Amino acid sequence: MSSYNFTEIEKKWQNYWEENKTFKVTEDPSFPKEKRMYVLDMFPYPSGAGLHVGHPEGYTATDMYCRYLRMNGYNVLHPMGFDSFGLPAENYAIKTGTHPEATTVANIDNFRRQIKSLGFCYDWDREVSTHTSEYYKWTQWIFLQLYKKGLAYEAETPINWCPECKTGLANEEVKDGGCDRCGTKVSRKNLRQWMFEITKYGDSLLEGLNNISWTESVKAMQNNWIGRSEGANVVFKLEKGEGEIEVYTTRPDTLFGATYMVLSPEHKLVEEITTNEYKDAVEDYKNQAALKSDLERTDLAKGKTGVFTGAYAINPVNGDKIPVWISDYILISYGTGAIMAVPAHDERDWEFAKTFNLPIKQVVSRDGNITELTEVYPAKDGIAVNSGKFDGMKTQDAIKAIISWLEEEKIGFKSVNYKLRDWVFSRQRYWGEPIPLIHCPTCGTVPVPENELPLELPNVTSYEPSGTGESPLANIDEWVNCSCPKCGEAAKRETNTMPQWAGSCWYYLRYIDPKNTEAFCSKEKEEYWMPVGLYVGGAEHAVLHLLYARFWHHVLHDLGLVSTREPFQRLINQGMILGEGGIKMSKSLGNVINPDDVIKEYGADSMRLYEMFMGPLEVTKPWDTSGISGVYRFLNRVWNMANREVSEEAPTKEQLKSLHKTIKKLTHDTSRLEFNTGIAQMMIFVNENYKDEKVNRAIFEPFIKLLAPYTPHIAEEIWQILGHDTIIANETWPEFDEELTKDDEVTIVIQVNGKLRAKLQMPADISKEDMEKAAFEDDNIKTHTDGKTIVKVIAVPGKLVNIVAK
Ligand code: ANZ
Ligand code: ZN
Repeated sequence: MSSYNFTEIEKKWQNYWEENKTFKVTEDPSFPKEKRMYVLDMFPYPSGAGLHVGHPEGYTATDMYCRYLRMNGYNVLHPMGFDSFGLPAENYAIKTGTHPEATTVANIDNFRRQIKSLGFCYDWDREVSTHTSEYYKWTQWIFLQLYKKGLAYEAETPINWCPECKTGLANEEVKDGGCDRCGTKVSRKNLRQWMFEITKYGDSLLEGLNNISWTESVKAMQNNWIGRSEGANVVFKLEKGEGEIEVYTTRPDTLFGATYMVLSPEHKLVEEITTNEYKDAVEDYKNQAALKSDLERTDLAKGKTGVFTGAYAINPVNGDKIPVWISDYILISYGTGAIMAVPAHDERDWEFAKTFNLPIKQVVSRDGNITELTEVYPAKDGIAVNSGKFDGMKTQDAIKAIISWLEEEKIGFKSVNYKLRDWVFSRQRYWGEPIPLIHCPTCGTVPVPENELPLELPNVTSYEPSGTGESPLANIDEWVNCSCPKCGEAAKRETNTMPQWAGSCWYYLRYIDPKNTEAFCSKEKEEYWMPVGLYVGGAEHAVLHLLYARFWHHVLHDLGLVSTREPFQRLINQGMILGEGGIKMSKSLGNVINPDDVIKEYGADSMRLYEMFMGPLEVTKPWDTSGISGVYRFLNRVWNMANREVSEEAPTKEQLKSLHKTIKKLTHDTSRLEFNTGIAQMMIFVNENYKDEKVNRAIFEPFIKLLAPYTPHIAEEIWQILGHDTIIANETWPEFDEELTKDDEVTIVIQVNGKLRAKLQMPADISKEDMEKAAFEDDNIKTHTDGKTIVKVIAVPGKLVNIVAK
């Protein structure tokens, strides 16, 4: 008997699938809408390190699911590609002088080889890479659609700045307050940026969450990230001069309790209102605040700091003169960047007031009585006190009444705020999509004409940022200088590039129609496939990528360019794979498992099977080398069975039952992506049938079909050994007979007064009445119950009958 030569078998079938384009998919109209399914993986960033065992986890799950769907008569779109613009390639270029494109292409080749070595059923004709000009032409085109819709604007905003690398960093490029590249402490710097007004879509993005099947935790994260709150803007006049301070509050009912005000150190009024006496202290404080991240600034656990400006404002409800302070717990980017402080009812204000000895005035109480406050009282369901004509009102009514009053007096209005900020969409980087805009001294900002796209990224030899906060593109005069598309006069190109997120905002649409030169995707094909029926990827993208992509999609929908509001109907996050012993895999710990090594030692089929056998897809689980040899042994047993003499005889009842139970379980589990329990059932099947000298065709062939989505290479090979010249990937999923999945006889235990008195064979689905009847007919039971009073009979179907007799 030949041994299980997985290396040869896997190579053979991977070549076969590739040469025969087995998994090529078209928009075949004979499949009705409900038999079309788009299954998407989060495409990888092709790093120099190659594939990690975490990548194949999600990819294996979707592959098994797709193969299962194909066998069930679905037309399945299952593509793969590469998210290939980004910082690491650029950093590597700076260090070594290698062009980022060269590194990127080499990394993509390595990733593609590794992914292919796992035998996934992707339609490789649809592969895309976001750094190619054929692809980013359309990223630029979509950018222009958002720009023309008025959603992109230029603004000076403070961004993370690394003084060592002389460049701006995205929030996600800052780790523990330091630059991801060199570790230098990051500060804030005002830089001209292109921003997307994602906040305009805050409500739309919130509402959309109600109509999609995503894990609740991811929905909650998006919800919190968007952070919608309702309240009011209120205007306070300054005591001196004409100026006024506008604040945002979610508790307008506490207006009578505002005993001081606080401005963010970056607030534009600070300079104007600070009196000479406090100038130096304020300036020092502003410099300190610039060094802190928003996270540090709003950390509740940290003590409150701040300085007085010397200025006073007037509380509009009672005319009280209240001091104006600055403090870093007020963020410039939220609300109006200024607050009315109500220390009695806001925890942060309470702490601040205690630190600086500022007055605390209670304006809400539990029952309408005023008592000495010993701690902050933040409840939103109290009763207004010390609040003039609003006294006695319940909090929620008081909020409404005060907003009406503010609106009547024209000193405030109802308002909604979002934690969500507008999206800083530009980077001072080389390795990204050029932003297709031109700055003309006469016409202002002018888009590059659409028929001139792609606006190609020029070749440079130095990737080092210029140090002025501009991208390396700013150094290439012949690229920067151009003529204005509107008036023809000399103009300059925008030199910022797009962030890493741009390409991944719409790649799922490009897969639908990857070669289209007329449009980012044809309307008919888009309607054929969208929305994505299942999207699988890491939980680390719960907010950023998934929010940005939803935003672009909502805009495309409003522009009539896509047919569905939401892009991803169902989302599953695979759990993290930890290193052996349960610690995180990391280079420094030397415990990173390389898929290449595993495939070499055990084969791709064992690797696939093991990754799904480790546990439920969504939980975190540690790698365990003995586990992989376990599934490898299982595949060897299957291989041995396949190489036995084939019996063409009709299967026994027992064999049929073993098969039909297995089909039932695998149908249930595979369709629900519960692969680990499905695999366990296949192991049971092999145990039940391994002892047979011959292999029975009638039960073994359907079993191999069940195995096919899980371990496709060995399944194809066995299918051939069994004499077929078709391929198993195109076979139909077996059906089960419900009758054959039931155990027909079960052993029922009969007890009298808790003591075992008989064991009887009965039909598995026997009713309680029939169980009891059969029990009383048994001779031994009769001897123990004769002449006694039957107090109670308890029958547990399939298990036991307990008789209580006196
Ligand atoms: C007075 C007040 C009284 C407040 C009270 C709260 C409780 P959420 O709910 O998270 O939206 N705030 C407003 N702008 C701020 C900024 N730029 N930086 C830091 N804090 C700011 O938070 C809204 C509340 O946070 C606002 O309502 C304001 O404090 C504060 F019993 O105003 B409140
Ligand atoms: Zn012009």
